[in-house]
Amino acid sequence: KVKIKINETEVKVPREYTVLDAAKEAGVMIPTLCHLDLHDLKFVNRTASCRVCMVEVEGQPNLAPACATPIRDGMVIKTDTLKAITARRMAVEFLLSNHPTDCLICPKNLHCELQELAQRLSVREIKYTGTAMTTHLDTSSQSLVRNQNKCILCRRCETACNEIQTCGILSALNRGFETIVGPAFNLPMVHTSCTYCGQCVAVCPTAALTEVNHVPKVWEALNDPEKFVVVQTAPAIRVAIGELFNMPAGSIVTGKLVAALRKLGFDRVFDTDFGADLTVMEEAKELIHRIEHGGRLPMLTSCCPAWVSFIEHQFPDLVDVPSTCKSPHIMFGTIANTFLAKKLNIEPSKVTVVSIMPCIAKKAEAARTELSIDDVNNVDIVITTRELAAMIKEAGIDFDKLQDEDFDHPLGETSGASVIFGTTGGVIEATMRTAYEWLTGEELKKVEFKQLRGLEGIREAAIPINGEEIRIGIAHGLGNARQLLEEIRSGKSKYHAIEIMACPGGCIGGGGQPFHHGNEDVIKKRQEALYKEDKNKKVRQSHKNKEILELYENYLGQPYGKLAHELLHTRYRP
Ligand code: HC1
Ligand code: SF4
Repeated sequence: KVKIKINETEVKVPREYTVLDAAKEAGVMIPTLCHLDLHDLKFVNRTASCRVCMVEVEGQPNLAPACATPIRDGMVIKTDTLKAITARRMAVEFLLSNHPTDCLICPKNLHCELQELAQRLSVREIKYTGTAMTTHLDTSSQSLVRNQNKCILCRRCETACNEIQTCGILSALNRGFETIVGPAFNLPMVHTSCTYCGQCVAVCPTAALTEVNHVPKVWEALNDPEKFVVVQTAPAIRVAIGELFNMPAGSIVTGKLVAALRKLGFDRVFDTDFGADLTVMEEAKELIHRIEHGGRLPMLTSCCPAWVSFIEHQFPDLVDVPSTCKSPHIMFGTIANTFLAKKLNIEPSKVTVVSIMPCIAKKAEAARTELSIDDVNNVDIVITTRELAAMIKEAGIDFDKLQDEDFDHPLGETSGASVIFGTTGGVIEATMRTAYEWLTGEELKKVEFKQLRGLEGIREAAIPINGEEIRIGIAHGLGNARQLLEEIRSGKSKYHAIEIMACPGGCIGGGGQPFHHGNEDVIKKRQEALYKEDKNKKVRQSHKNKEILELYENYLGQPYGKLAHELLHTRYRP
């Protein structure tokens, strides 16, 4: 450790710290903008491009950026001098000189880090007006919108896209005033191999990258008397949406969420968790089938559409490794359009399925032709956690005061296994809770596979079954996934099954979730909340969910059987 002084306070901090790290430890707040450090998820953006965190260092004539200045023994730092504060304000004033001022109608209004900083630094005029960037909006994709005019060149999206996800879509183009961050040749996003994981959206401080807004489509459906509008909500929504109503991270608001959806006017309110239970039934059977019949191993989970797009674009030779299971919300949409429509005697063409997802890739996924049945897609509209919160606010619903309500039945009962789909490691834990009992014929005494949990980027575990070991791998973040895929490609993979989720943390960290603004505790709290919700459930294994069993008995037949294959399985694009 080394001794330094910050604003007259002496602190001892590890030698490898930057001035910013040291200040944090000393309880001194230095504002930042481009900087982002998610330590446990190994995401650090150190471009030092915004010059907002400038501080004075004794003996140095120029101010130094705290985020990129290593400390040294005996350093004396001042963060609150007039010179430092003025320089910070000026950095923001420069940024604003080339930034639209339409905050009132901006999709990031009240969630924008630039706006917040301008307020905090008391910027009261746009000082340096002159030529400003004007580029077109890229609305080519079904998932994300790029508005280059709002980009402040912090390069966080580039770090997410290249270092964490290893997708290499976004990077700086041109030089000087012409500099922009975008795909090669500034191609429309739809013509790139972007997976739409949305991690660029999750870390963008402004509205340069946002989700496509599908809220108007939902209002339209809800107000169409011809439509029977069914909604389903993903596992990761219930532990995150409360944050957008001023509740602490990790608040579990399942009952209020259901009540809000009913108040919005949906005809039926369902849970994607039911689709997740269905996925476990199919995926566990598929895994057993592959193990017992010499099928392709390892089998990879397939519920994350960004991950599916990644393997299709970057490992087309491996498209036979993912499970053929459709993702849970698509499975549910399919059941809504078939079994439910029949049961309620409604024309399937009148059924509109809306999925509330933590994810922007699910928007593009819903339109994949491989997922349609008789050329009809079974999920019509996907909106994110943030978009749903906006609807609830628009409708004037006081979320906090809502009384808990339950999902509609049948198709509304869910197991604890399905809830944990929303976190990294949860899909495969849920699958193993069922596969174990089916393979051994014995009851699983402890349903929690703690060895599969955590936030390490790549994890592994061996589960003893019938005197042998089922070896499980887990990766979250596409860069980590790439490592496991390279092993499979070179024939060195030792696993039977691998779970991959594109987003760091899994869906709890999805691109459609409330912004974490660099606070990774938020993601940990959401994860803890999912495990708590699982623990509180009476039934914790998918194959013990009565309504799932009834659906097979009355409609689907055998898991992994003929009708299940037709409705619930898919193929991939080589
Ligand atoms: Fe997910 Fe899934 S867990 S993919 O992250 O398998 O989006 O929450 O709904 O479909 O169940 C997302 C979450 C979600 C699906 C499920
Ligand atoms: Fe979407 Fe979840 Fe995959 Fe992220 S991990 S891209 S939120 S499905």
